[in-house]
Amino acid sequence: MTTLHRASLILSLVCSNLAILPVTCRAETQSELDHRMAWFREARFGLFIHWGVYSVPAGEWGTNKNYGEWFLEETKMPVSQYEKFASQFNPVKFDAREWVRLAKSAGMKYIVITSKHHDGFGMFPSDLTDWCIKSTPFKRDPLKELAQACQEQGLKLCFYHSIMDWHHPDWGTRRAWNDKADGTPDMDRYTAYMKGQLKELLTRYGPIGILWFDGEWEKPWTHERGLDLYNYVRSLQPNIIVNNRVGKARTGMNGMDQGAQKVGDYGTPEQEIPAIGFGPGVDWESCMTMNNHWGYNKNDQNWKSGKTLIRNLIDCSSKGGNYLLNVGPTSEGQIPEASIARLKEVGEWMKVNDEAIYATTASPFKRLPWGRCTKVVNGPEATLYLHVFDWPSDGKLLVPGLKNKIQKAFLLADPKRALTTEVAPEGVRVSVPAAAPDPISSTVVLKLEGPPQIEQIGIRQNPDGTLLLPAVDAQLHGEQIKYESGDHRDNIGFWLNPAEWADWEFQITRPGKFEVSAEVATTEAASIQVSLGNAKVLAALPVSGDYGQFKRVKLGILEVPSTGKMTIGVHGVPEGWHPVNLKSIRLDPSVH
Ligand code: FHN
Repeated sequence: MTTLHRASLILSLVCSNLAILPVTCRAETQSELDHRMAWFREARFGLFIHWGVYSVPAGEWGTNKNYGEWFLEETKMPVSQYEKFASQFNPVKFDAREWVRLAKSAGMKYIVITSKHHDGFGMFPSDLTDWCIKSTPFKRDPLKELAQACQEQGLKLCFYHSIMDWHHPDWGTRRAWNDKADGTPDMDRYTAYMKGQLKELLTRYGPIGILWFDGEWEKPWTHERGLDLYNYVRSLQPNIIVNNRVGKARTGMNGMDQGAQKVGDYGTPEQEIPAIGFGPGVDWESCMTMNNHWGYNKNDQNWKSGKTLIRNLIDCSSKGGNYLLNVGPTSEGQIPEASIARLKEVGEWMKVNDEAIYATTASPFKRLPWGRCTKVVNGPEATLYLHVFDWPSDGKLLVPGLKNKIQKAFLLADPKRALTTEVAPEGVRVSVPAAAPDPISSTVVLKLEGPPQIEQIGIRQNPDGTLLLPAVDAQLHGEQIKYESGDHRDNIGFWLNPAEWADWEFQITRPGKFEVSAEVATTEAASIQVSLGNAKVLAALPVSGDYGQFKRVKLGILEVPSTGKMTIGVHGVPEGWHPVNLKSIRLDPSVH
């Protein structure tokens, strides 16, 4: 998807939120909802499969090697010509059992496959159109075979289904290159067609776990149609889960709903993991590619490492969300070797550590310097799973602010060997072996007495005397100024009014002089003032280019006279003020 398409997507998402009307979804009690969502909340990890006729050109056409599932839209190829790819789509090497086995061996609990993507091609034999698998030489039903294999191996099959349809003559925003369509688009007729196909999908393949809608951002799709479609799908399979892309409340790639018009059961961040979770009761799932494309692109070798994928899974779980990891199979029906290798690597890690992922809930800690945490709380019993990315060189792992008595501590990689713990003013210290069992992430298990009790330690100086004050930990003062997460943001933003400000509380153990710097993004020059007690520094900020481009700027020297709890404030200077995005303030011990 090009930047232009992403921009139009985000724009239409924002526009669609403007008209807010109070409508409700099908009534359901909280315990009914919890029951229906239970498997999803326990699963934590799924496989996303983007597969269709767009895999035939394999991402390449002419000199452009960067296509994927948006091939038709990006090439503006006449639909009549694009349809010819169907005759070349013959995945004779497709082995549903092998795909499901691979997902299962990676530790995945569900599979979401594209039953129809934006190009409108049905990956199943539909009675409602010839623009589907029926028109290929592949006289089999891949969804039927996947349903069988999932049923045999105990995974949930789920269907991705695009609301937007570049091929159907009745989809409201008809493309000029849709040379097969004539007459006036009729969205009611299109919606009836889509419901017809959804009926085929929800009556021929057994129980479906999730209906993963997408492509809801264009104007012809409305909140009312979304609500109606949600109820329709739930009327066909009452236990099904439907994502939030059936409605119009999603606001960009952060994937979460804003405003009153929420439809769907969970949020869908895309290609990112939220900086912080959304609290209990807010379900979400981050979907992500393994390289830069969802659909198969034979030239795209920009693969994420197994380490990144494993830590992403842990990160999502530690914030109370799921991880939906994508593969883009070839038109022969094979999952790329590089994807297989990475799924196997994740699977090796899960063999030892899956207890620290499945059916866990979000970390009780706001932030941990060495990694992440997941937990399981059963009444008086509580277990913390400490996911250690940065193993302590001194063999002492500090769990900041933990106040509970520890019944037992051990490594998931070596459960029989007890680890000793000691209570410290800063929290609990766990004595761990010199070497980390796993360089990617080692899991230390703490069996607590009672539910987790955490004294939020707040921010402390690092052993080298430096202090980092991240945006996520700031107290914000004002109507507009706010913390932004998602869309690759993790900063203070909307700082339109210089009278609004941010401050941080922190502990100083080694006072003295510090060089103060700020990580800022600006499009026009502006000045800020940093104050700590009576000490102040005021500095002009250079232009960084755009609000996503951050620069670290030295602001000046501040003296911290004593140890203890301190507050540092950052204010805008009214003269010549222009909004600034602030990612962090840092204090470095200064020799001057
Ligand atoms: O346009 C689609 C894209 O092709 C892909 O399917 C992703 C997966 O979440 N969703 C849309 C972009 O947001």
